[in-house]
Amino acid sequence: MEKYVFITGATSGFGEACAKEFGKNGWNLVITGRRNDRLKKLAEDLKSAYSIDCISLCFDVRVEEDVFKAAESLPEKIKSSIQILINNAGLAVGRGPIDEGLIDDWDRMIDTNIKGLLYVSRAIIPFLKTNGSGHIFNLGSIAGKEVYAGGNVYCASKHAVDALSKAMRIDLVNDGIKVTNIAPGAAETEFSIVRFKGDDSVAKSVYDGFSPLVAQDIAETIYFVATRPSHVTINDLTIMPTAQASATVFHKA
Ligand code: NDP
Ligand code: 8X3
Repeated sequence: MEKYVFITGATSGFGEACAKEFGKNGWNLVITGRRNDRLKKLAEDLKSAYSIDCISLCFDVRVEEDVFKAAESLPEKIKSSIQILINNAGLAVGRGPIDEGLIDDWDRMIDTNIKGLLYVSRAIIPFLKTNGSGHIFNLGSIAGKEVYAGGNVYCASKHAVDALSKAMRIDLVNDGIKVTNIAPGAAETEFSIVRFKGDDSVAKSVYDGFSPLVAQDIAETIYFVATRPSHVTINDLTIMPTAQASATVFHKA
């Protein structure tokens, strides 16, 4: 049977690395994000490198109507072949104290990390249910397990992802759908560039003095979890750089 993995936020970082990892292993892909030029190029590269099908859908996960339109636009044959949903699109914006927080930053995080994940899940889960099995990966974070100074709303949004992973697992157990919460520590992607609003030097300094995770570490981990036998589910996986002991404790050179 043809099998597809549906990935949000495939234009960079973890999502792009997942697309490459699953593609390399023969999976067909539906890749999504807002930067259409990157999506189109990635789809062409993966199709020619691995002889797979790769469909790109350009939409903003915060726009409910666009999420459902994009999901509905898929051919029936593909809808019925989606076996994995990777809810990866997300971001942090800002890192200041709560009393100085910008409402627009808060809205972007809540609308993307919580509401966007919910819209995509609501659109795609019916396809998984029809198929009688499936696996949902939600990108949580160490920020969904702990809270740190200046993390306030981002941490709250990732705690919500943690809770939604547990809730999905309960609500979907009778449908044979696995749900895995992935909680990474510091990983060097475009994450900090977005968080610090394009200030490359502040973004880079986050990773000074230690070896952070890279996107490929997360992609390989997700691929490993996705390929366990059908009776085995890994529910929750915290994955850290070796030099990071908690959200705030690092061994730096
Ligand atoms: P990147 O910034 O490299 O990638 C984020 C991806 O999300 C991009 O493809 C971006 O695509 C997409 N995205 C963001 N907002 C939207 C939106 N409104 N609609 C659609 N797509 C969107 O970051 P990472 O790969 O590091 O982050 C991926 C996930 O992992 C996030 O949920 C993040 O919170 C989480 N995470 C990251 C950690 C890290 O240290 N890097 C650690 C723990 C968790 P585009 O801009 O094209 O829309
Ligand atoms: C990203 C990791 O520690 O910056 O979720 O919150 S952290």
